[in-house]
Amino acid sequence: MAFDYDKYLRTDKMPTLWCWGCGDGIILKALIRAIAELGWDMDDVCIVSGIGCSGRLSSYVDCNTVHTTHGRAIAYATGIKLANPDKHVIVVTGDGDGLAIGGNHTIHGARRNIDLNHILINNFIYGLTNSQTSPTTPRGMWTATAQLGNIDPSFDAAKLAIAAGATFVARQSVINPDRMVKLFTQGFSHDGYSFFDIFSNCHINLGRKNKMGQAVETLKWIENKIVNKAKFDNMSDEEKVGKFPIGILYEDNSKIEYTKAYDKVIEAAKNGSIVDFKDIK
Ligand SMILES: Cc1ncc(C[n+]2csc(CCOP(=O)(O)OP(=O)(O)O)c2C)c(N)n1
Repeated sequence: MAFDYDKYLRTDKMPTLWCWGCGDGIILKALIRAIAELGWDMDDVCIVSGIGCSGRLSSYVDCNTVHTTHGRAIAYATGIKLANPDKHVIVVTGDGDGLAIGGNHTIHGARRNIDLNHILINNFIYGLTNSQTSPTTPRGMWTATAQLGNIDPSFDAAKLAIAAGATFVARQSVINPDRMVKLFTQGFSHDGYSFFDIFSNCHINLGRKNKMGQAVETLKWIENKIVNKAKFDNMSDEEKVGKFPIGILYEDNSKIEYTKAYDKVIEAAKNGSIVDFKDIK
């Protein structure tokens, strides 16, 4: 039987505001499928997003949603999770939203290892505002703010998340929706900061302006960048240039999750004592 997406969508908000062929719709569907697979009650789910094409995603899902300000989704989500530690909080940002203006919040969310599921929709450009350079825009591309070609080196968002302290870090692209569902299911079940670097196609504000062709060509451009982690690990440094491993890149279940550490603060406040650090790792 076909999967009933309408059960999870705000159908009155359809069609979406995304351009035809945009990868963000694939991520929306994968997200819903993962929630369904986990059997989560939609009343227990909160999706928090920033501003951007990616930020629109929260408006389309029929659960608790907050469409926040540009770059600040992690800050809102941190408050929501601390006040409701038993609820499932999913954060959706763009690459500009989550790595430029909001890069600081991403770093500190990861550092705290708070149980947020951060989906960074990485389309390599500021999509909504018509093609400004983002922290993941590859060198050499035309952007509205680098019309002679982008000279900035680009970020590997997954490496940043690992270095900052995230305890589940994965990458996938819209080319592999089934694997994306599996990754979301695994990462959403992880107790700690789960970070997903999801490559998506912006064939309008990145592809068309760089004369890459239509959506399919932009998807092929993404396909050419990604390599399964097992294969990537065996490649030479030379072969790795411009390539990104996909799959689960890092997992650590030994660190305390932030709301559990915060429980100790609450306990100490109630007892008139101080936090006992022996179980905080
Ligand atoms: C404080 C603030 N600065 C700038 C903007 C304008 N703005 C809205 S979305 C956006 C960038 C969106 O790019 P990205 O985060 O990569 O998301 P995408 O649209 O590509 O999904 C900008 C600069 C804003 N809304 N608020």
